Amino acid sequence: MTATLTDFHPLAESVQPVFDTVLARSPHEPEFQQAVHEVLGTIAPVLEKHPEYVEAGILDRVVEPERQIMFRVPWVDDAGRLQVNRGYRIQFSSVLGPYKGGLRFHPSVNLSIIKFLGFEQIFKNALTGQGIGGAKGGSDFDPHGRSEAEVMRFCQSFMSELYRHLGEHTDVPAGDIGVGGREIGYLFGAYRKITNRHESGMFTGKGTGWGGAEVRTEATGYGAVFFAQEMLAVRGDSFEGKRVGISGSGNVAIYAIQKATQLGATAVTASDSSGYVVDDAGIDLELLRQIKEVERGRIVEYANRRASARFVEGGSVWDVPVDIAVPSATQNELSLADAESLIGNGVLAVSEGANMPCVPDAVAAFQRAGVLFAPGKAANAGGVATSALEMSQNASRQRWTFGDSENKLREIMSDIHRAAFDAAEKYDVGGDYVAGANIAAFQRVAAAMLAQGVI
Ligand code: NDP
Ligand code: 2IT
Repeated sequence: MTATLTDFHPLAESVQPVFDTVLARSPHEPEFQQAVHEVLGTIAPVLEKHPEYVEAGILDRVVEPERQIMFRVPWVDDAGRLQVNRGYRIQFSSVLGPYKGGLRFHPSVNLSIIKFLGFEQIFKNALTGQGIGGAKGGSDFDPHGRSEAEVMRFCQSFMSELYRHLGEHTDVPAGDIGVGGREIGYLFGAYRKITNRHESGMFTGKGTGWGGAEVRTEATGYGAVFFAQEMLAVRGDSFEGKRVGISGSGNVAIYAIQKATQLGATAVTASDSSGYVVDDAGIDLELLRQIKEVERGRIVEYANRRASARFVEGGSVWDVPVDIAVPSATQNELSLADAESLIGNGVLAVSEGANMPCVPDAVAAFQRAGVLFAPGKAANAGGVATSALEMSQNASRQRWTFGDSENKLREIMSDIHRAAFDAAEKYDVGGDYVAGANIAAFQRVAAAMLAQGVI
């Protein structure tokens, strides 16, 4: 599923040397190179207007993480065997606030993937306007098939090292692939025990009974749908009566399905790494949640229990005709061929629920075809934005209702859409949300770096 890119198209003269340094310094990090190339490919016009950013070496500095932490995570499995995983935390930028970003537990995790995610997070978090820096972490640990006790022991070992680098004013992790409410509970518990501090604001995505914010669980999926709603509204369109294709069946996918359905659309697909299901009657959310959140089962189970659904093993979920696509599984899951089949089937809008799910050629194809395209750093920013709302509530010992929190999320997504839309207009690339999001975010980061000096 993960494509490896070997060549990148040349960039503007003002940014190519920065990319050359990234290639030389990080030669074996294709996902990181891909994420940097995407940002650099859109911000040369900003540098033309702001030569002071070039003089201050803003780009040279922003592509180098402030701190990279890699550590051994030893633990003992249920059979008494010693296991060793590798842990990561890439603290990329704290210029706008404490480091903030999720932890991913998945066997594919490596330095390149965590660095691409940390780099994206700087700009995503800038777009939220909430004073949070960028970071990402995780491990190549695979929670699938592990017992509760094994997951808990792993989380405790992971935190026995990472705790010293965290704190509500230093670095505030949250979930990502393979890290949900269960793992956050064990990680937070370990931090509390080791530090002897119940420091609510040092982790987000906590249980709502012990400091977690309402809507944080739903926020990323809801936000990706709200962003698509904003893009459609510009063209006088909406979700009403549309067929929506969603990949993945985890945290982001489930709540994207829920919100799209609430807005009058029919969500017809879900997937996992074994294949996908198509349900023309609309995904039955309670059944999907039962299988995925409660039983932690495979997606085929959904088709086994639902007459209107069929399971397709392997294959591409993007072969299914839909009006709106919300890729919500993982990076580089949507290829050029997938984009072409979506375009051939008349797709109107694509909103990236996952981080970098569409390969660069797919993004270019959508844009050439006039499909509304929202990059993940804008479209999925609702998750981290609601994390920042959780931090605010923790700091002020408040608890907001579900309704108030959802309204706030909707407002934030509308603001992000507006910032990306306006930046694209201002720089004569109207309708290009990739360029608009990068420009709007980069300007916020660059202005703060300039003000805070060479550090
Ligand atoms: P979950 O672990 O809850 O779900 C991930 C889903 O994607 C599962 O269905 C999983 O299937 C599938 N998947 C993951 N990796 C692969 C792979 N290599 N190949 C095929 N399928 C895969 O994660 P989330 O829903 O939290 O995250 C999904 C995406 O959204 C990620 O890109 C993440 O970075 C991004 N994101 C998440 C946010 C959040 O708040 N959680 C915020 C912003 C972005 P299987 O179980 O078979 O592996
Ligand atoms: O990719 C992401 O934005 C996340 N996984 C959520 C990060 C957060 O701190 O809530």
